[in-house]
Amino acid sequence: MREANFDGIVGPTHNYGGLSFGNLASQRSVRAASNPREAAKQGLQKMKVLHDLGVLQGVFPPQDRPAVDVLRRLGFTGDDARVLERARRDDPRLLSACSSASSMWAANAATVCPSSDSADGKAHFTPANLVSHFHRSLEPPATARMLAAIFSDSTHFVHHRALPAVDPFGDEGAANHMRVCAGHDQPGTHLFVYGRRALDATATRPKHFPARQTFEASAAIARLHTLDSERVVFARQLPRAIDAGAFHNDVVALGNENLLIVHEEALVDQQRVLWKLRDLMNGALQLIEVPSREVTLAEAVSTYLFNSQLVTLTSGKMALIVPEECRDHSSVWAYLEHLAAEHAVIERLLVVDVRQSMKNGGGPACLRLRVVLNDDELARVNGRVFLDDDLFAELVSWVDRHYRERLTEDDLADPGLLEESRTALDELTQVLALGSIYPFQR
Ligand code: SUG
Repeated sequence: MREANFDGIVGPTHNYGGLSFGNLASQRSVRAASNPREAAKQGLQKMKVLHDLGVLQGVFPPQDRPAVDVLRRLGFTGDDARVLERARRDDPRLLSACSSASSMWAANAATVCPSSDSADGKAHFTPANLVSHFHRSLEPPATARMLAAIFSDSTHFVHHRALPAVDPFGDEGAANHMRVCAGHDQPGTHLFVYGRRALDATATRPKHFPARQTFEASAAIARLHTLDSERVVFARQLPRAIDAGAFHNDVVALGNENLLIVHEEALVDQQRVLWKLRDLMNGALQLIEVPSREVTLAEAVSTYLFNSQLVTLTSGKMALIVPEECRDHSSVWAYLEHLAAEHAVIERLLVVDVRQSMKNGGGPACLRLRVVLNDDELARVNGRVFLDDDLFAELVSWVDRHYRERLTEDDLADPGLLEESRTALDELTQVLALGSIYPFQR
């Protein structure tokens, strides 16, 4: 079995809407001018780094934005240009939400469990409903169609419907799910991290920011994916971590195979949870608990150290791919260098520039969805979705031809932007050979 990382390609409408309450970077960047071309190229460059390391790197196309169909559903009428203009005039925030390129953060696209861990021997996918934020709640229908098109073979892949799109089942996908295992081809233990119990009126919540993932949602996914309940662990995010800006667990914890790196202030009853994982892993778990005196929660959130990608190399050792913001911070960088020096399993420490995404609170790990596949399943993946040098070059040239270098809130109603985006996406579906299996519904 191998792990593939599928990254969401940044869409042509990438902008800073300040749409995610509780995501400090998103709120801080509100109304800043974005550079969609640079954003998309930074994402592609990161994928190329992974590909060059020998990691199987896939791509997901962006979604169709601005979502004119949603604006129509919300009462704006006329042709597309009129709909956009009326939305801009009456409710620019709504237009911004309907224009977000947020599907780039593929870690929130779905929860995926490999066939080796399910009772029916199939790989399971559940698109996240992302109900906690309106702009993200627009993603699931297209995400579901895309996943079903790329992983269509029903003898190997099972697709569940997104959970009911209501607050008690708030689900944010793989950003709150970790699979711990001795190796990708070994049985996994699944750690589901949730922010709150929605159906327990007495349960406490974070004081300031929303707890996006509910226990009820995590438990439903574990059931749907037919995981062995003995190998499932539920843990609650520390409310203090959410209030410090850790809106997803992947802002304070990361892992790969048997290595788990977790901030000291990530989970409620953290020691009990870690003991349980250790126990289930029969001593094979390598745990690095990062103390707050080394890296504070605030530093974890501002540098996204824990949103690094930890991947297995062909040597069997691992690489840690961290965002530039970590190198900019002297003590965090010193800590990372120390970590790599102390732990022989971390063979390489690489830095990537995804600043355009980071300004919206999306680091290297947010941009990718992990899918562990065996050879048979891999052979059944549809489309030209795996990156190689040719596809990389074609995608860079495609971005250069279609993407703007500057976008502000005022540009979102420009019918020219809608036209350019649609042309770009139509061409992309041809490049990725997805045209017939994943047509746009406009
Ligand atoms: O859902 N930002 C995304 C970032 C997602 C990060 N994902 C993971 N941690 N896995 C979010 O908050 C900001 C959009 C804006 O403000 O324009 C945004 O949606």
